[in-house]
Amino acid sequence: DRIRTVKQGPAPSSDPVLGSRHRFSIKVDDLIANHLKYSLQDVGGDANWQLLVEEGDMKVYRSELEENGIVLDPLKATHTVRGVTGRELCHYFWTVDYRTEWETTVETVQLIEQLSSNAVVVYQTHKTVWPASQRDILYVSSMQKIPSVSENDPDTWMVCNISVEHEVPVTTKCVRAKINVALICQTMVSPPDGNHNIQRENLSCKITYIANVNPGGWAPASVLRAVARRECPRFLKRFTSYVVERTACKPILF
Ligand code: 16C
Repeated sequence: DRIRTVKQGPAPSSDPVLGSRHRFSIKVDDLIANHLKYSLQDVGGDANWQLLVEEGDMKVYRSELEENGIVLDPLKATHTVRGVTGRELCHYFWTVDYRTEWETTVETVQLIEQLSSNAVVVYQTHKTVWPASQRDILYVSSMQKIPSVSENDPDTWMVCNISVEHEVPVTTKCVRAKINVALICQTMVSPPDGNHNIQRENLSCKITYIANVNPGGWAPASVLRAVARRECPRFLKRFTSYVVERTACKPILF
């Protein structure tokens, strides 16, 4: 009750290439640069990454990492979705109002602050995983378009969710987890026959999803790894089919 909730403004109608600046801009910019440099690299043949789940076009990888007995395994997934654009995927991932329609791990979601047209601060509590204590997260969520460097490359649309300090008090109810998550999307268009306009069937979108979650305190390693293995593919399937359904009859948003 001590948290003031605000209402999220509309997603920017013009391209949020940079959006307006806010007090976490430098942190977000650093992350974006880092993701563009490293996260799009293929980890298929990399011994540090183990393929956890493969289903159709979806591949989920994990890199085992522990610090002082706390499991920090970075997760990385790639997927290809037909019929949607990267901008549409980012729009539904970033907009807080849609969160509970696809996100099955949350209990509550609150928009704490609108930082700019394309950046917000969000507070979430997550469902409790027995026998661990409940987790909450407090993060900046920023959506942006990174224009392609050459004519043949696609633009990149990306949402970064990164934990920050904010006035939302750490409660005794939850352990504050820390996240560094990115959803990176690149749309491919196969040219329609003849002079026809681009239809949804001409679109496919390559997704790279990165999740670095620090549980913020001890939780049994086996439980944590089992939750990650189950929830990451579940999220990718549920979220992408949600966006496919939501956009099917709407004009394409490039
Ligand atoms: O990126 C996703 N969603 C975004 C919007 O909600 C946001 C959230 C990131 C996930 C943060 C997880 C924080 C702690 C997890 C608590 C356990 C919940 C499990 C409940 C199961 C009924 O960026 C999509 C998220 C997809 C899930 C990714 C898998 C993360 C596994 C982390 C495992 C930590 C377990 C901790 C258990 C104590």
